[in-house]
Amino acid sequence: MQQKKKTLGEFIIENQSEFKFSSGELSKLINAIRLAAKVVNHEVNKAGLIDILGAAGDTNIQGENQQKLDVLANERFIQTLKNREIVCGIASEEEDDFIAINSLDNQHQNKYVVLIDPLDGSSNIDVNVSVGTIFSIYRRVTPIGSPVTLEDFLQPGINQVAAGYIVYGTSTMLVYTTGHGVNGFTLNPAIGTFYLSNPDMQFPESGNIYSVNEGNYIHFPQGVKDYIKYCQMEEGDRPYTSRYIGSLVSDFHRNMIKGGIYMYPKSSVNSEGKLRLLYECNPMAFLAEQANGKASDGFGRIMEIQPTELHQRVPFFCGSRLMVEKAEEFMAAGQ
Ligand code: AHM
Ligand code: MG
Repeated sequence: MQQKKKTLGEFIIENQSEFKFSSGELSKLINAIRLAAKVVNHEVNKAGLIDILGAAGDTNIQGENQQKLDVLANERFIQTLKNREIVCGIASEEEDDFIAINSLDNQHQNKYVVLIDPLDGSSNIDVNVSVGTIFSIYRRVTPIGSPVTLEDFLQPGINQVAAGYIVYGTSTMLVYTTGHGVNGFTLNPAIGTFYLSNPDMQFPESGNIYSVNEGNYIHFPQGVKDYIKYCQMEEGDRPYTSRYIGSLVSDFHRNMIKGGIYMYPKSSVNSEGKLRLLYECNPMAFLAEQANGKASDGFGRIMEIQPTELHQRVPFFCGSRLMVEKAEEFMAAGQ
């Protein structure tokens, strides 16, 4: 007889005891993200049907054109978290500054802050390619009872208490960790329920996929050029396969299942790379490490970097452990 699949709701309740001194706040928070994910999923799915595609006309802090769905996803996530009064602050890739959330009684009793990239890979929306939401949760460092400050958001990734992503793909999945492994849930759109489909996800120790925007090759540091050549060389299990969707969440998701490395190095045109430490790299690094993988800036552990600003960018190498270590060897040799 087929075993009944666990729902995300059931899983959250069952695993609440994992959080020491749990007040249920983190579980409520993940529940709120689950709800917002369903709303955004609905919007992303119907994007091709109605006229909500295309640039909204606004430009975000990184000087990039915002798509309408970015704006919408940003609003939905922020509104859902605000309405439930379960966090004390939110920082979003789409907002210039963090948002302090005051509870109705103004007592500032909530202890978590959320950092979010509401719709990553949004340049892919127009062409019907998967996009994703990335989130990262920290316990505030300033005292409960006072309003949040920038310090609460500028924490190294090792302080994360939870992180995850939603991939709006051929099916919609929510994948997250609270520091006890990585679990993936697939949405049944007919009834709006996420089911545990991928328990205890793990990166294979090594793999044969490399994911990088090779169009930027000429601008890459020598170490990256040499590593790419190594991936293409005929020897042992090489050449590797090149796969690059240009949607971090989807590239990461595939590599976690099949084994591979994702790279967004710095270059002569992007001196710090492109990806944001707080909204993209730290949450993916936490997931990678929890799934037996590795995340590096080419020289050291992503999650140990002390952030200095909200929208800070870093070079990013992430995926199967042995592949990331090999890339680091080439970086050390070639810079
Ligand atoms: P975004 O946050 O503006 O969507 O940019 C992040 C995305 C990643 O999902 C993706 O891996 C990368 O940018 C692709 O960049 P490029 O087109 O330069 O290869
Ligand atoms: Mg992004």
